[in-house]
Amino acid sequence: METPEPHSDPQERTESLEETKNAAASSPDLFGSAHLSPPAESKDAPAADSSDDSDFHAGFVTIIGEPNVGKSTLLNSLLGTKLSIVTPKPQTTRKRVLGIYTDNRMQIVFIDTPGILQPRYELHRAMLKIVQKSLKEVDTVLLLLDATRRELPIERLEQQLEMSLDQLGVPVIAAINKIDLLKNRRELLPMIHQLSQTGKIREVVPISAVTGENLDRLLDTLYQYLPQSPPLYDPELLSTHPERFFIAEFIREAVFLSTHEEIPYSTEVQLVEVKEKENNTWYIAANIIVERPSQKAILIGKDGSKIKEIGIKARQALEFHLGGKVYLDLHVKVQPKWRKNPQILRYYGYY
Ligand SMILES: Nc1nc2c(ncn2[C@@H]2O[C@H](COP(=O)(O)OP(=O)(O)OP(=O)(O)O)[C@@H](O)[C@H]2O)c(=O)[nH]1
Ligand SMILES: [Mg+2]
Repeated sequence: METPEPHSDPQERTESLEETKNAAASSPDLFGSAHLSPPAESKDAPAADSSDDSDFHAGFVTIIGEPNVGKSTLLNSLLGTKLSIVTPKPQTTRKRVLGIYTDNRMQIVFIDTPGILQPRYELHRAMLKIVQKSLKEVDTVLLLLDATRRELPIERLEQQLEMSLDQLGVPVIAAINKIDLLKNRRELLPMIHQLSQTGKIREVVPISAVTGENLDRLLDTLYQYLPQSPPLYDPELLSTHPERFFIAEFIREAVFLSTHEEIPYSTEVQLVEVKEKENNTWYIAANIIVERPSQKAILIGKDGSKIKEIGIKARQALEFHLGGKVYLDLHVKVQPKWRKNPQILRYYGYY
């Protein structure tokens, strides 16, 4: 497993929100190109390279945020492998995705969640419940924000979650993502200031999940909020989901990438058969479920061109993930109003 190197001295890179705020007020150049934050005063964080077992920290961190802020990209980037599907479209993630990060001083069990939004139909309500459930019994919550969005979404998120962040009973760390898209890092200052005003956020770490910038500092920060504990899972393990979960997700990703407007949101992937044969070859049959015959026609495309395109994309992703040859058999089926039917949603694993 490829994991980012731990930073050599987390003390130097630890930064509390209050310190950021004060430093920001006194130093207008603080968020210039070189450093996003000043070294903080010494804190009682253990040394990064300690070989003492008692310095090992482990725990659960749930990643929450609005749709499309980069939660799944961050999970993949931290783990150094693609576990959670990513597309430019909002509402890509629909279920919790568990990913295990392990290095020589910590193990973080990350839970990637669906983006928090105002539910419009039963599938949205199920997605929101998945987020709410994922906030229980974790050690830290990582709130992911988008550096390019001007408005702080905290109040709206709290309304949708039907709970205040300070009622969670665990520390909330904010990471401001997509800083690679900013022309000037000083653009972060108002958001950091607003975050400090809420009194609900312990630390703020500006990051880029795509370039990897400052992810080492994010890990240093999370380390300090996790309990001393031996690893919770085998350090070699990346996830606890069965292979079938990832197979269905990679097919759904291909559908999301190849379709537009309401189509991706009206589709679900149902695996019919997954067979691992000799010589590391896989036979995978799946139904792509849509709500209406008109959507089925679009998904199949002229002379089957669309479903072929989806099949090629999905097969490539699956072959990379499974490390073998994949025979993929895709069919499109209509299941009217599946997104609105709790029984069907339960069948598809949303409850
Ligand atoms: N430039 C830039 N783009 C990013 C960054 N992180 C994520 N993205 C892009 O943002 C888009 C959404 O990323 P996702 O990881 O799917 O976002 P998400 O928060 O998981 O979205 P949902 O699952 O829909 O809630 C994709 O096009 C990513 O490539 C980043 O740090 N910089
Ligand atoms: Mg996602």
